[in-house]
Amino acid sequence: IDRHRWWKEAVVYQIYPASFNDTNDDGWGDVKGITSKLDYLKELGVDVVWTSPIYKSPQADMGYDIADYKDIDHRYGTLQDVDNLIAELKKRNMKLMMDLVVNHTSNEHAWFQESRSSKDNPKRDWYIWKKPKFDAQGNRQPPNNWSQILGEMNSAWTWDEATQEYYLSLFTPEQPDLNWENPDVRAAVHDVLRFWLDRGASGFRMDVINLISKVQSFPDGEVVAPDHQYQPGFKYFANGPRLHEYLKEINREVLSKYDTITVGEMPFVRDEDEVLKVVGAEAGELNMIFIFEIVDIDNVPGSYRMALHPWKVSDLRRCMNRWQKLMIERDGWNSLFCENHDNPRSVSRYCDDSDEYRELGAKLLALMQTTLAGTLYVYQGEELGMRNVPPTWGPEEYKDIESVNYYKKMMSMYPGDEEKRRHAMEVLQKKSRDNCRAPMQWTEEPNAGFCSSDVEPWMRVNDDYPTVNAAVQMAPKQAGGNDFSVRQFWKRGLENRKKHKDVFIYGDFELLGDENDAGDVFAYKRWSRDEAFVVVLNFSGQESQWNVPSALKIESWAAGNYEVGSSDKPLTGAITLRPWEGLLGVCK
Ligand code: TEU
Ligand code: CA
Repeated sequence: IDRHRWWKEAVVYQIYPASFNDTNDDGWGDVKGITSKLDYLKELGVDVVWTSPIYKSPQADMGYDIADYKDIDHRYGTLQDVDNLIAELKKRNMKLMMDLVVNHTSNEHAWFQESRSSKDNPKRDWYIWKKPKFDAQGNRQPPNNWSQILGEMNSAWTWDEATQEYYLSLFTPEQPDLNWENPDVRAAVHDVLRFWLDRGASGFRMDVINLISKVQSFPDGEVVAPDHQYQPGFKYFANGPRLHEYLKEINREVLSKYDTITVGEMPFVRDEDEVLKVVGAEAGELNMIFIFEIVDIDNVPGSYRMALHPWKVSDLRRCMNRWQKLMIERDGWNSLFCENHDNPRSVSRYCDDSDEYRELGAKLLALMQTTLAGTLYVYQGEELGMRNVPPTWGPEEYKDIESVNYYKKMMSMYPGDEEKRRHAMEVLQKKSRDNCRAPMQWTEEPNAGFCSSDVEPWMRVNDDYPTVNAAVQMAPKQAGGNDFSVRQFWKRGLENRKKHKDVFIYGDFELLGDENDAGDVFAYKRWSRDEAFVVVLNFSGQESQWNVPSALKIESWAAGNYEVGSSDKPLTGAITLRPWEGLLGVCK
């Protein structure tokens, strides 16, 4: 059997359009801004551009609240601009992946406007409406205890005064959940997919696609946060009873008729058999999904995300080992990523973003990602080793609805409590989604070249842009640049990945050492019929010892994230790894 597929080999680059590149001086990135950077992306080695939502939207959740699936938000441009983007991508042999957000719409979508207008409107049943419950005191209560995902301390149900019912809004009240039980809703979604595929888009990243089928009795979620009124109910809405039926239907009705790339976002679910039902070679559902294990590594298991939780290198080894095997041993497929628009920056999270270690850490992560199996997703700025926003920023710099909700709630729960305020600021700086949403750093000009110097960007630019930017990382050495910058390292890593794709994309994987041991080194072997490589990564700011397993025959150390000194490491016995050092070796 031939397991080769173009979408397995593709490098996908995620663009957060508001923060990528502004071309009309309003401080907000736009579609023309994406088009004008295609050569930059091509040069890096990108094949597919995924843009977070650019559709018409009131932007309550930065476009993940769509008011019209067939129009572009005026802030981003026009349909004509998108047609032009697709044409320019085609010229460069690149493709466009759209973000499909169909678990919910905006409350300003015409469908919802109709649905909420009266109980007997034909679209009433397009959303999930329920009667209130009443407690012993006769007070009105939502139909169950589910908490809102982006306002974790609030109810997932929103009261509608006009029709005296609640509607389900898992993310925010501005994002009512569609009722997928209704076949008209599903047909309308299929129509949206066809609209974009016929226009020249090549596929979709499907937002929270595993939440579309809910357990229809809507039971209460287990109490995991006893000091709060509302609880995460994902057991009853993640991978619900009809999910696979709906995905197979999308495939049959639409996707099977085009040559597409599809990736489903699948939070809350880790069960391998459940995952394989979606991404197994014969599943007939989606090409791959985003598994959250790696980005949940510092979350309190099963609980609220806006909290701090220590993680260990063994967690990373276990998680990588598990999903690598799923692809290779069980013929599934998966995505590979460390960053997206919902997470802090990877160098700040998994390594050390101090001036001393930032570049090494970012290269360590690049070495890891370019040598593991899975379709690789690079998030804008990750290729520069961009870091989290600084701890000196006040709460007013955070723009994301989740950050804003969190901070407000903490301040109202603990008024005047300086300790809690400091804790809330630390959580924001370490975990906020805003960390990845600060404008892209192109140059050392004011506003980092994201927008012109005389306009105010929609979100503050990270203060480190004079030293962390694309221009300085791409300039030749003679012009004050650095041949060994994070950007150059990523580019070479991507080239190497493609050159040896039978190893790095399709090859076998073996974890070296015990996934549960206490060490800080993550080491693995990758091989095909013809070639073999070893990758050794020191996830620590200390020196670490690593013993070459006796069965491993290393021929040479071919590359590393330190500019000098990797090629003279010993080939057998004990190796000393410097802080955050990563090595790529060729095996016999
Ligand atoms: O995110 C879904 C999701 O469950 C998480 O990534 C979520 O954002 C995170 O746990 C909150 O801390 C998707 C989008 O990627 C996100 O930007 C949207 O806000 C969300 O869906 C709603 O559409
Ligand atoms: Ca603009």
